Amino acid sequence: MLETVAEGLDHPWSLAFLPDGTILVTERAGNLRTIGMDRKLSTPISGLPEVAAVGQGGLLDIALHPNFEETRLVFLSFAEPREEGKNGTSVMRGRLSEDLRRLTDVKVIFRQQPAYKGGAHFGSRLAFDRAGALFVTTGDRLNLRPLVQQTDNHIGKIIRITEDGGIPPDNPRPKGWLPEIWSIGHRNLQGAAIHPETGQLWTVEHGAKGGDELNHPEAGKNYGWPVITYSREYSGEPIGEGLTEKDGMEQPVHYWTPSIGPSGMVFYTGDKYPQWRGNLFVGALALKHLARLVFKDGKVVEEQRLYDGRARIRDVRQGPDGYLYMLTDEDAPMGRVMKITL
Ligand SMILES: [Ca+2]
Repeated sequence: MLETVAEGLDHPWSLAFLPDGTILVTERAGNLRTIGMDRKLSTPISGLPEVAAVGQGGLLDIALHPNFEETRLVFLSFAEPREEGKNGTSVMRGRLSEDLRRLTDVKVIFRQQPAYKGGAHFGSRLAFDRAGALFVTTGDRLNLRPLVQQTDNHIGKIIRITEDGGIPPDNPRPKGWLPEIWSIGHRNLQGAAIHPETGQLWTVEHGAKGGDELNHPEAGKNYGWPVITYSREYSGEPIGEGLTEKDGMEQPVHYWTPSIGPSGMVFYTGDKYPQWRGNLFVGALALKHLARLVFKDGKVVEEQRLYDGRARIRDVRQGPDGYLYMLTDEDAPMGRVMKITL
């Protein structure tokens, strides 16, 4: 069963739970709101910077500082307006006031370079690892493919930074790589989660026509785009030389053809649906369902489509109550927060 927790949202993109169960939710157009225990949707929280609400861009992911209760720091990714009408994925942090109405001490801690004039493939998800470093996923801006295999930029990369935007001392740093780069060769990463047992980063990324991928990107490795891929151009033509494997480039753990359009993801660790514990849930935008993936020895051995055809699912998260919550990606007033009650 699905229960509507809140509705009236405009393309909600991400949610985070405060320790008391209050939900923070982003809307792509640039608003951050709360949903209280009374399930009322708040007016927008003040203090956020202007976002480039163009195409797929706008206010995107949200993550709480690992020690939020003391720091009250909230991290947000967004498409940031840049010089000459360009934009790019950036990450800001700010301090959430006790009354949940304002962000203060707002500071941008990461700016994807180069900026580009466009409205596509901004990524982006945020995930803190167990060392307290922050992963930021990006995209290839659709038209900057040639930069993805180059290591002097942030196009089609996973970035790992400190909470202040600095470089963690244990970043991989292969020769010629910007020190904030964790892995290269990605197309458009819109899902990321830390594995609850191994602590590893797992991600999903969109292919073009087919070839959406699940990976667990490791430090200093190359995930292949656009040299190797199970995807094809939207026209049906092969991408590049049409290769699917090459030395020095990693294979995905799992891929989807046709494309499901994978977005937010979570590994379920709660006690509300014991049969699902350890499974990975991925929101599907294009094929409108919630994918449930079962693993054995690190491989996907079973996949189920839940709520098939119901809505574009932008994000899925586990609440402090042990239930799963998901966001439907629709125009206002149809965007919702839904709780899976079974
Ligand atoms: Ca790949």
